[in-house]
Amino acid sequence: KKDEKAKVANPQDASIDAATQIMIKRAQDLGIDTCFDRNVTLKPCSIGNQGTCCKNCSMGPCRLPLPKDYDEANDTRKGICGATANTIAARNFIRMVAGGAAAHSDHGRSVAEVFLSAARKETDAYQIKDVRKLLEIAPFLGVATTVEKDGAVLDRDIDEIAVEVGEKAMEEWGKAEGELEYLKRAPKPRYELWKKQGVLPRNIDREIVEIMHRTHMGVDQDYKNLMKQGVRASIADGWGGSMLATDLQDILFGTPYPLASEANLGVLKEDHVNIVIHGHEPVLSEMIVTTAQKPEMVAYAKSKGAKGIQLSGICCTANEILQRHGVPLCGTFLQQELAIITGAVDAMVVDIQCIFQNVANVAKCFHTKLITTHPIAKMEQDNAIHIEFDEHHAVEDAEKIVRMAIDNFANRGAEVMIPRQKSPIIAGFGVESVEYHLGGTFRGSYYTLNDNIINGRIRGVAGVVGCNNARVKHNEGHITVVKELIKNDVLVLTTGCNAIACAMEGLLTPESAKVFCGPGLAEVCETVGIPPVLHLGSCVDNSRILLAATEVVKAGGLGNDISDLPVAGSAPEWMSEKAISIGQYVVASGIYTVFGAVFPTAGAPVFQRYLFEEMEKMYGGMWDFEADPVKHAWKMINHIDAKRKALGIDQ
Ligand code: SF4
Ligand code: MSK
Repeated sequence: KKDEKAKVANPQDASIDAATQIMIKRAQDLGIDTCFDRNVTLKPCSIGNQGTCCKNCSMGPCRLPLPKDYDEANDTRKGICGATANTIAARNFIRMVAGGAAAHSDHGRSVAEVFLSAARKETDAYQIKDVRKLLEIAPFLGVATTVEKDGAVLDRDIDEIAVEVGEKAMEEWGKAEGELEYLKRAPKPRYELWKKQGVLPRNIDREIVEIMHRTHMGVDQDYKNLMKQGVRASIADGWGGSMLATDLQDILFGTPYPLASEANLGVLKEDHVNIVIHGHEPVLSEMIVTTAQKPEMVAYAKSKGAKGIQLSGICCTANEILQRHGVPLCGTFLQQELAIITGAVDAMVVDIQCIFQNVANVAKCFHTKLITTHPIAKMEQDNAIHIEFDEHHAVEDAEKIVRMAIDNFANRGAEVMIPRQKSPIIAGFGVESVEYHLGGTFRGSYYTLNDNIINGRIRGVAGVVGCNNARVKHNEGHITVVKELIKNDVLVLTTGCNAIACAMEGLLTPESAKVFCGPGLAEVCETVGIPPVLHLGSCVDNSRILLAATEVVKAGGLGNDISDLPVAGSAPEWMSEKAISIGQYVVASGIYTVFGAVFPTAGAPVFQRYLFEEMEKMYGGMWDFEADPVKHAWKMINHIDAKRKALGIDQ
């Protein structure tokens, strides 16, 4: 319960989404505080958000705010040890990269462990589902798919390949020598550029650990050298941990193909047992999807007075089970408390990342069971029930959770109030389906992506991704940026909470092309029947965007490297360290990337200029910041136009 004297948010100022506004008001009426209200009472530290507060040793925190009369030539700011604002901001920035890369990559490691268990047949719960993808990635990990016998080339046993792929994948986190195997999936000039810049990651864990070492008090004190390591660790995320997570999940659970579903809080059903799955790792949620569909479970729910079981998701676990099973999206990151406040959620099952600790407090106000499932992510509140998920007892664990939710259906006390808002969506795109839907290849026909970029029907491609941030109006940045892009014929690839925001807004349907797109993009979308905004999955699936860009380069006609393409990246409402790691590997891959909300280096203009200008000279991609979403989109469009001009396709 909230402090009754505390100020509250105006729901209309807090979100552009009607369902969210309704539920913020309901929370306030019930006296339950949410992130929207806490945002009003808790103001951010103005030095911390400039990136120039250092607390890396106990002589600090040393706080170096940007003076009002800042004069770059005479900037004498320094910490007790002498660290400059540039050093402090760079250390803080790459620590964010380390946090983000660690989160994505540890997620990838967990999947790799389950993959290896499945390949070794140590568990019955998981099997290799997508053999085609297994055979596709095996060579990238140095695993042979054929064997020579008596002069003949024979196919290798699939189980044998799977075990070797699992073992090779696991080595990527900690091998003693060499470099990440997947780096050579990038276009050759990109790989050579990374080599020249000395940023080829050696293994995933080492690059993250080295950031923690270099940023320890008194080690690396050159912002350029610090950033070199930040770049290297981010590449280990995008082209390492995240890419392995995506591939191994696709092999285990199936590569996504387009399917229909719905999005927003209105997907909850009053007469069903509602189980909301929240977090990032699909290893458990896959099991819950299978379990909740079992006839005996549905019958059990009916025996308790419900009409059935309604699964839905929040954050990237939602995107994972949406793209493979069509499970509806309940909401974005900022709607997690609101889902419980409907009074209709019988269980919220959480795993890792982006989970508000306050969901346990909100759950206490209702009958909702809040179930934590991951050994590294528990909660101190006494109502949080910990059911530790283990792939060796996956079916039993999932059944226990689903039964607990069903048993809880009868305990609904408060009045249920589910907003009616929900939107139809088509999700589940990937490199394979983009290629399939746009002519079966990337180049050579009226339908293909490269040809449509060259002939100008598609002006360019934007990856718009990332979180919500309670400091800015919920979904306003996401939706304004995306609508401005598609209105100007830029095809949007989306993941994470931007994908959920676009889903809620009705932008993930082929029909939306006619309403929101410029004529060229509308023509392409209507001809091939795709939405103008393609949902490519979860945060780790930003690796799909890297691979799609690589395929476009390889198909030809648009330059030799990713940095030649008329493409741009964006995270209009980012908040997590993962977003910084993603942004950095996208920049290092050669893509101009604009962030909204705030930028965490504003207190160190020299260092910020290094990110915003110098990086382009080194990597062909750079950072930028723009809080105004229309200007934000136009920075991207102008960049796309400049690239078109450089390619000679600007007619
Ligand atoms: Fe201050 Fe230097 Fe210690 Fe940071 S490392 S807290 S700048 S003395
Ligand atoms: S869930 S990292 S709030 S996108 Fe991946 Fe959303 Fe950002 Fe979490």
